Amino acid sequence: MGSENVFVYGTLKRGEPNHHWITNPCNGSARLVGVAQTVELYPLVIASKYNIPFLLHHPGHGHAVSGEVYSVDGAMLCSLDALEDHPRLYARSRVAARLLPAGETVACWAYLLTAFRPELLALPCHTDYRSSGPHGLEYCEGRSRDPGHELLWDVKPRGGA
Ligand code: PCA
Repeated sequence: MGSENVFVYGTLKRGEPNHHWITNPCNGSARLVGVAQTVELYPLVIASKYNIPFLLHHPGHGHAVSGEVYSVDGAMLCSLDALEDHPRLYARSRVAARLLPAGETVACWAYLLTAFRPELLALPCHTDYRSSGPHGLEYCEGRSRDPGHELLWDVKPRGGA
């Protein structure tokens, strides 16, 4: 399998709590292509008990979202799928990203929430995620989470899907 472009907008970005995942050679290889912005508007919300960033599959709403495009190998793509709990939580989806400044548009994978509670659409939309941003909703890492709390209950529609 060749290389694939992945657009990251949340905790995988440089300086964010899961960035080490994409730089760890044990997970595969990744090369930063550049900073980018989604071509379409998307709601980027911070949700759940654990303040997790989610790009909602609801194009045309929210903002053009800032992120980073990485070229990754198959091993890294599998590692990212595992981290993001694809397809149970996030769904690895296609998005178009424009490399900045004013560069080409590239087709990428990105981890989106495709089935979600409608209440999530009422949350504030962000453009450039930082865990320690002015929103005050710092990301809670996996190892600090409550094993008795099912994250999917916070964000997925009631009654499955
Ligand atoms: N990690 C992925 C999806 C959301 C998250 O926190 C990312 O950074 O793109």
